[in-house]
Amino acid sequence: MKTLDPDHPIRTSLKVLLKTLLASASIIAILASTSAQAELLSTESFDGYTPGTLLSAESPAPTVAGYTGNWSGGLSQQTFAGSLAYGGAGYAAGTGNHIGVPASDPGTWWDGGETVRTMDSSLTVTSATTGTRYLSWLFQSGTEAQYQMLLLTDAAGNRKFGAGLSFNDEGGYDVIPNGGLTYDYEVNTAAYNTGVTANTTVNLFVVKFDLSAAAGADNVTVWLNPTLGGPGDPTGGFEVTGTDLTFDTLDIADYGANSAKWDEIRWGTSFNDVTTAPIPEPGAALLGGLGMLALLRRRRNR
Ligand SMILES: [Ca+2]
Ligand SMILES: [Ca+2]
Repeated sequence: MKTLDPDHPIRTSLKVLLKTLLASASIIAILASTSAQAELLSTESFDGYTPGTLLSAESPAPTVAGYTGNWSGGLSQQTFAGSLAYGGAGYAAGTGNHIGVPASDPGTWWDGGETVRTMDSSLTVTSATTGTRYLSWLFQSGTEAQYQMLLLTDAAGNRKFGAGLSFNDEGGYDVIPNGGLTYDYEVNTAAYNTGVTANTTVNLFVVKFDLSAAAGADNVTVWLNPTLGGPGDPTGGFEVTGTDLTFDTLDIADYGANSAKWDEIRWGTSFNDVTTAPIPEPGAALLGGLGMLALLRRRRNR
């Protein structure tokens, strides 16, 4: 290679460029270490469960970060082989199995339509909990317009949050216009309709809980099949503000036969934690970039 004079204008400008790039890389590294605090807290992929077995009959239930003890209640929800597959771009594919209610289930009110598992302190939300939590799961409705909700409850079974399909034309609790025909969500005792018509494909729910220790200052955002892979939260979403949330139990509620399937219940501290495939550590990518710069520099200095 032809060697340029040390003071040649091209060498000088290359040095300036390298210095600028290295300085930029340092800034990126600082930013990356800040955003790297995001964390996947829990993933329930229904891995290690036995297909054809009721969740409440799994004893001991497979160990899953964020939960404690066995599933209880429910004489309907069982494991089915294979993971639900969501078609949206960028979603981190599931593993293991999924759960649901078989078509053969009698689907009666008294057969225990809710199967629950208690959270441990890493997921439990009390009135003193602060910060941001994200929850996502896959939901596929079956052929019955029945109450099919993933719920978060307190130990007494009071419903604090839920999303899926609420009642259609049943009397009683949570009846909302078009419930059961469009996707619904509920926060404390209020139920809301997304206006999105229910279908039988696999849908992705993502929920953000903004938690405050002050009274009446918790906010909830619900996304249905949002765009994935952005730098932070996607735009849109259904918001409920100024509420108080406390929960310590995951509750899969389904009172019908062949009503719904659930899978990949993920908790994290960022939107991407609970939705997108893991990307290379920013630090590792940066080291690769710096290595390339050093190599270039060596070549230039020859
Ligand atoms: Ca799965
Ligand atoms: Ca609160």
